[in-house]
Amino acid sequence: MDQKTVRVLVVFLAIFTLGSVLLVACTRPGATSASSSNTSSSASSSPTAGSGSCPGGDTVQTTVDNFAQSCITLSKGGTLKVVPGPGSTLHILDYGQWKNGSAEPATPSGAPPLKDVQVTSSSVSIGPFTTAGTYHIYCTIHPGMNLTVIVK
Ligand SMILES: [Cu+2]
Repeated sequence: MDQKTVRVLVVFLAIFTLGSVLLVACTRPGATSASSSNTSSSASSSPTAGSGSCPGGDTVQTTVDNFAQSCITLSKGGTLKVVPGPGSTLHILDYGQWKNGSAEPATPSGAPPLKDVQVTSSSVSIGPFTTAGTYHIYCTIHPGMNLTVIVK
């Protein structure tokens, strides 16, 4: 009886030891793959963060003296809607951008017409943008009021 118990104990110990060795063996590559997947996920999250800073959509709100966002990713063929947000004042939109406090008008090719378009109390549509590319829209009366439109 006692010998049997000892045998059972030995078998249990052997299984336990084998089990823990297997566990360690499994944990090591697991930890490695976890850290490598962390690396790859952080690498793939960078472009995600990039697109996060330039959100997709077709509507941009204006504030008192700026756009509510500095960038928008528009689907090719889409029309951009500029909507006066709460407290928004008069804005006059053109192609170009503010650089270091000075306005630099620049009319891009392949872009829908936009010249002295006033945003007051109602929304304004610009488009359709049929050519993929990056377009810069600015407000001629508010220094620093830039909007980048990425069409893809
Ligand atoms: Cu403005």
